This record gives sequence, C-alpha cells and structure tokens, in this order.
Amino acid sequence: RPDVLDSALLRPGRFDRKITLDLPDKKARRAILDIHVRAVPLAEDVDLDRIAGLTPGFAGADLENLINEAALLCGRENRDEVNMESLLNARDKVVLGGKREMIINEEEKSWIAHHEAGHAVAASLLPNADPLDKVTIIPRGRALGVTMYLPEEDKYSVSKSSLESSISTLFGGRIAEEMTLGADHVTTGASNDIERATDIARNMVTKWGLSDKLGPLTYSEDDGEVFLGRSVTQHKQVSDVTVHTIDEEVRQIIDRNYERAEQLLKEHEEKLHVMAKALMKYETIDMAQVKDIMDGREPRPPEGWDDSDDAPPAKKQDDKSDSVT
Ligand code: NHX
Ligand code: ZN
Repeated sequence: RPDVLDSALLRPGRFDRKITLDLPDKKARRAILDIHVRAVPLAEDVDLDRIAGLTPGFAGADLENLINEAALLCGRENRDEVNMESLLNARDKVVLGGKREMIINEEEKSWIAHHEAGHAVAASLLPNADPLDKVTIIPRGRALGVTMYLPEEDKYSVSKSSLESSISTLFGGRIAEEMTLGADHVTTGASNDIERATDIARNMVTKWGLSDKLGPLTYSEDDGEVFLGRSVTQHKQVSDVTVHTIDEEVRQIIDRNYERAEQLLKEHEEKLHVMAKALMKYETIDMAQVKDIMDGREPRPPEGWDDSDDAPPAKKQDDKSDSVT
C-alpha cells in the first residue's frame, strides 16, 4: 500500500521495493486451501479442487475463514471430519452471510421467488452475462433471496457488453415484481440491485471511458487528487455542463438496459413463472436446473431430493445453526 505511506518512507534505501500481490487464481487458491486444511481432518468426499473453482475473488484470508466456518459447522453436528457439504455451506456463508430463520408466508415466498427468477431468466438470456451458479429463496445475510453467479476464471477484463448485461440482469428482479405484483405493488426490496446497477452505469461513464458522448476521460471527483510534478495536488474540476451530461448518460445506460430486460422477460414470461414455481418447490436451484427450465424441460430434482416428499430436504429445514437472533 504505497499509496498510504509518506513519500519520505518510499525514497531509495527505505521501503523501495514494491511487490504486486493479486488475488489468488484457482491454482493458488487450491494451494492456500491445502495449507489451511493441514490441521483439519477431511472426509472422503472432499474435493478441494472444486472448492478452489467455486471461490473466485476470495483472498487467502477468506479461504482460511471458509475452512474455519466448515470446521465450526461440523463441530456443531459432532462430526469429527470436515465434509464437502460443510465446505459448500461455508462458502455460501462467507460470500452471503449466515442463513436466517425467518417465517415467510406463501405470498411473500411467491414474491421472493419471482424476484429471483427475474434475475435468473435475464441472466440466462443476455449476451456475455456472468454464468449463473445458483438461485435461492432461503434468506441469507441481509437478503431474502439471492441469485449467485460464477464469473469465469482467468478473465481479467470486463467488456462493455457484459457490464450492460449485468445492469439488465440486476433490473430483472424489479421487473419480475412489476409483472407479477402490478406496478402499484412493487416493493422497496430491489434497493441493493438498483444501487449496484447505478454504480456500474456511473463508473462506465466517469471512470471506464465507456460512454460515447463523454469519451475516455476521468470524471470521478471522489479520487480527484491529481499529481502535479512534486506531490502538489489539486482537485479536478468538472464543469456544470459536464455534470449534467454525465447524469444524462448514466440515465440513458440505465433506461436502455431496463427496457432490454423488460422486453426479454415479457417475451419469456412463461419461463419466469416456471422458474418461480421451481424455486417455491425446491428453495434452491442450480445451474443445471435453470438450464432445464430455459430449454423447456422439467427441472431435474436437486441432489438428495426425495420426490415422495413435497417439502425441501429435512436437513435444510432443520439447519438452524446459523440463525441470527
Ligand atoms: C425489507 N428486505 O426491507 C425486507 C425485509 C426483493 C425478494 N422490507 O435483490 O432481500 O426487501 O435478488 C445487500 C444485500 C437491502 C444489501 C441485500 C439491502 C437487501 C435482495 C432489502 C430480495 N435479491 N431485499 C435481492 C431483498 C428486503 C435489502 C441489501 C439487501 C427481495 C432482495 C431486502
Ligand atoms: Zn434482486
């Protein structure tokens, strides 16, 4: 972090070596996992390569935390080995926060299921969208439902097309609410989606040079310290006219991607309902089930599903281990 050190400390002969440390790639994550499982007994079914593949964006400390959470989960169940299921649950906990025991009635469940289905259907149909991992209506962290993605490994660049698809996908939830509850009954629930979509659009215009009108210039005022020769800094000026144009460009990106998602979801409304129904039945569906639905097939039941039962697997309902009270 040379950026936070006084320049006197960075002179030759002092802290004059800089080492760039990126987040670990899959191979490095596997090696880090190997270190943290040294003191942990592992069950037969554990596949650390798979865990490494499912944890893009994790730093070493997150991986350490994941192993620790998995060990805690197993400890609570009086197991003496860490198994694959606990590692997968620990990964969700590190990414999303703990599960929450909430009493949710059928009507609310249907709202949550349609909102998440809106994200999932949009993500399945949009060009260059991040691939889906799974979709769940089990509350986690601050969210009542979550759509998770698995960004491709070894992808060091993000294209304009994929950013715009992310924005459209983020609006899929709100649009699904509008389509199923009616314009007057949409909820405040999409606040985080809207914030994230707005952030992407604003960064496209002000940081990443991805607006045709404003071109490849930096307009962000927040990190507006400019280096002028010998560490003299000055705040950058953005003219009032430009501020106005930035707002217009951000709005245009938002509007066209909202409309694109709305058009797609209306075209594929049936998929939206089938997906929501599957979520109400199974609570969590994965990539394979999403694909079944999008291809017009009956979604296969999840692993360990007992079809004589019409409720999610008992172990999922009984898992109160992460309740937040
Ligand atoms: C409420 N919570 O505030 C209720 C209790 C719309 C089905 N009345 O977009 O859970 O509505 O795709 C980070 C993460 C606020 C910050 C989640 C801030 C959730 C989550 C509000 C699904 N999934 N919204 C979503 C949701 C809500 C909220 C957050 C956050 C819902 C939505 C929360
Ligand atoms: Zn959402």
